[in-house]
Amino acid sequence: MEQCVVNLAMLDRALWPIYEKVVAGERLSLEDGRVLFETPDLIGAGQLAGIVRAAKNGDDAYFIINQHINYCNICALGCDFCAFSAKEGDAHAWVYSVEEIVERARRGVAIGAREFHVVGGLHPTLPWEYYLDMLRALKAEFPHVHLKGFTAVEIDYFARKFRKSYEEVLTELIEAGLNSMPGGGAEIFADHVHDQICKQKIRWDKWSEVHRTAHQLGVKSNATMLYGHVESAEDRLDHMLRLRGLQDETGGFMTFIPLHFHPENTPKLSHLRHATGQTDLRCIAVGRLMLDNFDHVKAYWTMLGLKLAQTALHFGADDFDGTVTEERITHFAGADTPQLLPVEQIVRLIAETGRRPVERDTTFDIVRIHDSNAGRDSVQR
Ligand code: V47
Ligand code: SF4
Repeated sequence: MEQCVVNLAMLDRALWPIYEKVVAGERLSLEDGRVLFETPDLIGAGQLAGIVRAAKNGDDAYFIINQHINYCNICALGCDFCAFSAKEGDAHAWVYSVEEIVERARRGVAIGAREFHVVGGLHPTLPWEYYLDMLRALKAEFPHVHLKGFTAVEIDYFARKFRKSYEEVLTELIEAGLNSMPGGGAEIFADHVHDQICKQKIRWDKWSEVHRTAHQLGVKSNATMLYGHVESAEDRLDHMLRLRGLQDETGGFMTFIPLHFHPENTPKLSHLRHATGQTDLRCIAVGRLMLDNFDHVKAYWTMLGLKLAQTALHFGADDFDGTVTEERITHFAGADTPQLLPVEQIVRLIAETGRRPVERDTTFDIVRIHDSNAGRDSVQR
């Protein structure tokens, strides 16, 4: 296994007590988190994150063959940071019929998809049966494909619109074929940030209640954090600590996913500059260190870009997400990453970092271990 040796003489002295805690497997405090965000020694913070990553996942770096299905972009909200949503009647608005959804799914399965990531806007008039029929149709034709669907924001919307409890909504979706939930809609939980970027959206109380309910029903989920807009390091730490507390309670989260904000084409935040690579890698590293009860940290290449996502594997990330066919949310906001990353390219990016490329399913069961030497020839290019 890869050795995570830290040369203490090279490490910022402020990180020494954190190093001691990490090696002893002790939980880090809010104050430790502040030190990690403030230290100029980003490499040192990344090395500490690497210790945790290696203890949890060894040399393995995971990915999945997956397909995104954004069933509609019409949304009753209109978050200030969202370039994806449209209003009914807009030229770029769409709602896929169940048949169209299945047709898209077929294309994904043809290239090996074993997960559909199904999310959409909060549509004002679609009936409840549409969502159930969509899942039933996908499950009927592709029983072996895992259905990861609907953010907490959508679940809350369904509950209010169709006058059901979270438990009723989730139970019916599970019966129709839902297997797990993605981590979206979390943004930044601190109210003062939330109100600046998505005032109409559910807050932490409801977001956490939806995930708690899902976990109680045996549905695993992920948790995201959208960074690089108006939040501070303190807000990010507050976000992480809330997630850590909920995970202590339920144990139902699989992966923490820091999401790099893309400002282009957004309604009110297009004047902001992108977070820098420093911030990207620091969010990954601090997330890995603070969220000691999450097994996985994802480098979501669609938002990070391929080069930073690859580098993030040296800063605590152990998951590369997947092939991600037909992602719309980030691409409407200006992302220039590909729509589809072929397996060979993911394998090469992972192998080049010295890690073992492991193809997984949604719940991290191993599907196939790929060639760890796949990166060698690229070194010569
Ligand atoms: O909730 C919206 C974010 C999220 C922008 O669980 C934006 O496996 C950047 O949650 N720039 C949806 N981000 C995506 C998401 C996700 C992605 C991949 C894997 C998983 C998982 C979950 O995208 C939204 C919001 O936080 N978002 N607009 C934007 N302009
Ligand atoms: Fe709607 Fe989600 Fe976009 Fe907000 S982020 S406007 S809830 S699609």
